Amino acid sequence: MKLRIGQLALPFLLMALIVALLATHASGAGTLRVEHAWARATAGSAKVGAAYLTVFNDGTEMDRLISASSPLAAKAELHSVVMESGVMSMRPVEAVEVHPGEPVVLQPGGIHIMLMGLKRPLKEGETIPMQLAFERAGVVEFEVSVLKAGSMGPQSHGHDMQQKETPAHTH
Ligand SMILES: [Cu+2]
Repeated sequence: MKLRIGQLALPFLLMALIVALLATHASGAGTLRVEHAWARATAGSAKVGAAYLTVFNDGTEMDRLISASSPLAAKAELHSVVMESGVMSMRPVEAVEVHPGEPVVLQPGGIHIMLMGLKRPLKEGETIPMQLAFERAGVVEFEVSVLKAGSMGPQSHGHDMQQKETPAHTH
């Protein structure tokens, strides 16, 4: 009799473990992390801005960044920059894979978040709220530091950085 109970207990424990793992995946809290989020200040009339950041996957499985949003913009799109016959242009990106231990850097000249339909200008020195949505981890909220117009990021410290050609609407 005891033996039988032992035999029954194993599948039950396995099932409990699977349920626990699924529950962990569903919430996914804390596995995706956003750091160094920044945006460029925009001129008064500009309706478009760009935000840059680094995404870390602290989990064990690949996740996909599928969308972005901010209460300050009517719409936010994931964009990549592509060269086509010598001309730089931007393309909407459906999703960005974020693998464990391989931070994804969104930066000028590469993948970025395009803020469209700005409700007001982004002012240097302020921080604005933003959200990213991931397939597994769900929504991650964070603050974006607004740096001066044309900045190349928090690390540039005002040094003369090599001026990259960027499409006109990224400023
Ligand atoms: Cu863009």
